[in-house]
Amino acid sequence: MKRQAFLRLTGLAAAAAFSSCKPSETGSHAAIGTPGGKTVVGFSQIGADNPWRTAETESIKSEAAKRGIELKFSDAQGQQEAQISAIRSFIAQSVSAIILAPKVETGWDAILKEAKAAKIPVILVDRGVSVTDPSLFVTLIASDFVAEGRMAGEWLAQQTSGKAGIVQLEGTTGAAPANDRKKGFEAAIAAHPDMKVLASQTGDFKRSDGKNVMEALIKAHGAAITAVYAHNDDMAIGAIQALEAAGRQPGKDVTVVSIDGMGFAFEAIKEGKLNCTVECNPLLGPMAFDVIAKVLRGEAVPKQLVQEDRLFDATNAPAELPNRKY
Ligand code: GYE
Repeated sequence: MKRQAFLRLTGLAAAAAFSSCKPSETGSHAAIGTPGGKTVVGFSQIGADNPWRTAETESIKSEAAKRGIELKFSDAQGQQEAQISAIRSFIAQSVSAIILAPKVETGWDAILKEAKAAKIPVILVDRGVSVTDPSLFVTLIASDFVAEGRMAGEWLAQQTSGKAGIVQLEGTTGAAPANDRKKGFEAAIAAHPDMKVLASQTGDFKRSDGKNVMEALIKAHGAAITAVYAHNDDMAIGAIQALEAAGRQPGKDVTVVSIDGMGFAFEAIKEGKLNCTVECNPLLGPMAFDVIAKVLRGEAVPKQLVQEDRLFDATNAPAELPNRKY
């Protein structure tokens, strides 16, 4: 909710705040803080624990290379504290801009204030933050996670004629996509009294955790489970494995819906084990560097750049499979 309010702000304020970045040693923002005039950008990534995230990392690395930008890359191995240290180190190295994929929504105010004080623009990719001062970041490039959750919920309602015993496998606790995908989904099914969430637990966006949590929930709820809603494809695949091991038929007697639209999810739809996936594009490199170029030129950018996501099921996934880029 708080984040929504921030989105009403235009990017003008943000661009103005950063347009004075380290002025005029070189006369060009694109060459700031860089020996030999090369733009240096820091990228703080959460980790490499699922294929969505590695696809995003690859997109940002390859786009930097394509544009001749030097990228300082930090993998925080799942630790917010390591992301904060990485940002502090980027500031100390006087990078021109920082790309941040924040693990969770809260806890960023202090470090983003340090970046702002150093006049280094911060571009958020893939997940949002909740901060008291929205000028602490320039823009957020991400999908609308509430809309993704709503699409999954509406599809499930239609598919099950409004009757289902649902297990929800949540993403990382405190992460924007986990919070919002839950919100959107639960709002969509609220209109259907016979759709009940039997259990909702985190699987940390990981396949192994999705499998372990699903095993435990099958033991607890047994045949009452008729649907699984996983906040990402990896956890859905883990859940499918657990269901099969328990003698259930995912895709048939248990309807499985998830989010991300990874190639392996399309394969699972083709095999009839996954019923639906809502895409969430991880290839954010080109947009991130377009935005950085604009900001370094002092141009305004919108406060949020929303990725459009489509839903795929057995009716349209097979035709799309050869076109998938991630
Ligand atoms: O859905 C998931 C990843 O932040 C949108 O994080 C991203 C999510 C994505 O770990 O697979």
